[in-house]
Amino acid sequence: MSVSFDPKTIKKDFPFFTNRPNLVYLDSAASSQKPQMVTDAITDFYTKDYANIHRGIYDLSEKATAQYEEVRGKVKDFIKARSPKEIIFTSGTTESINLVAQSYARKHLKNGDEIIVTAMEHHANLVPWQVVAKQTGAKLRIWDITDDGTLDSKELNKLLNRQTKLLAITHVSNVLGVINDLKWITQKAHAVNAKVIVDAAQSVPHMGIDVEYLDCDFLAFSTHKMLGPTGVGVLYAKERHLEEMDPWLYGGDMIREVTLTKSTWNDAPWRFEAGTPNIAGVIGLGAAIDYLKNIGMNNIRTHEQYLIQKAIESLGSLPYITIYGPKDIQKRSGVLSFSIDGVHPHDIAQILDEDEIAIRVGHHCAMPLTKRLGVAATARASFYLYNTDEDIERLVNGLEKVYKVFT
Ligand code: C6P
Repeated sequence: MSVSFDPKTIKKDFPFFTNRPNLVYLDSAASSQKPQMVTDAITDFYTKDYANIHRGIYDLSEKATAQYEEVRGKVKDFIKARSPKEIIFTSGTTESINLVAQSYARKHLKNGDEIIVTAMEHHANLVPWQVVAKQTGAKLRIWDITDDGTLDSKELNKLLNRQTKLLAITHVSNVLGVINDLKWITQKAHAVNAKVIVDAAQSVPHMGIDVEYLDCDFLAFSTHKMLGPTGVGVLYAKERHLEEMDPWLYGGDMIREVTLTKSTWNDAPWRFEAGTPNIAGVIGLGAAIDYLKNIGMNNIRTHEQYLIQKAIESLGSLPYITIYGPKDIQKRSGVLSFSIDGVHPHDIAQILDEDEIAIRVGHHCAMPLTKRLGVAATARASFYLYNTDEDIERLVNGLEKVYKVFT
């Protein structure tokens, strides 16, 4: 851990931890806690500046519109997009991916085309492609994982061909923590003219992202996993793709002109944001980005690498624990799935909960991956900037207790 990065000081920015001083929160991959700065930004908006956006010509509404649109610019800078017009606000990663599936893929794919998805996808980046494949007659092709839980580049070479129109891939697996080599993957996909959609739900909160460098066509993430509120997500899309996409939801704010029999659409990105959006949530996202930028994404990544190394070493020293995914911390984020010989994962969570240690167990909304690992469920600890050495020590002590109780 670097001297300048002190998670104990960071924790003080989170009222949640002041209210629950004994809690070890190891479920940030499901959703993160929120710093005071974020909740203040939301409360301030509701109590001082609240009005609807894009509609009123009174001062308050214009200010609310300016605040909302300012966050679009912050997101653009945060992921290094070319233009704020490439940023669409949605309700979360799930909606962002469904938007691409229905507005882009459904329009562009036809019978005989192919969509590649990996075996490590969250359902949010699998089910929409199953549905689009059915709707268009396209074929779903699966890029399987190796036994160490990584993707083998040779397998992709075998799958890609002139029929491949789309490759849907997670940047970081929410079960294995594996970080996929997106730069190489987009180059390969683009060589056959396939588009790449990235599920970045588990990467944007934890590492610096540069969409121009990665050259992905679409990238989706959720605010609630990156210190922001629930109910807000982002879809990044290259501007030229947005120009070709029809809206998915219809109604207020996304139109240019409406007669009783027909309508024309607003420009992108607004034509993809029908109805009153989650204005306060977007403003909360702006504060979350300010907070993360102030800490520094590289510092967060370094701290999580430190924690995952410590966790792999500590849990790995217990002979009854199986850790899933590669041990090389360069290849993984701060997500650690594991099991204990002879103990059901739900029992692990329950015993840990008695000691105020919160982890997630189950299939983590990635049922095909869990099955591929040969288990019905795993236990998962996930780390973020506020986790400390003591959190890992409490986890290890808790797991030793679990094993004693059940054997
Ligand atoms: N994973 C987890 O505990 P939403 O629900 O739309 O904000 O995010 C969905 C999603 C998509 N992709 C990945 C890789 C994810 O990890 C998630 C959410 C949570 O792992 C809840 S299942």
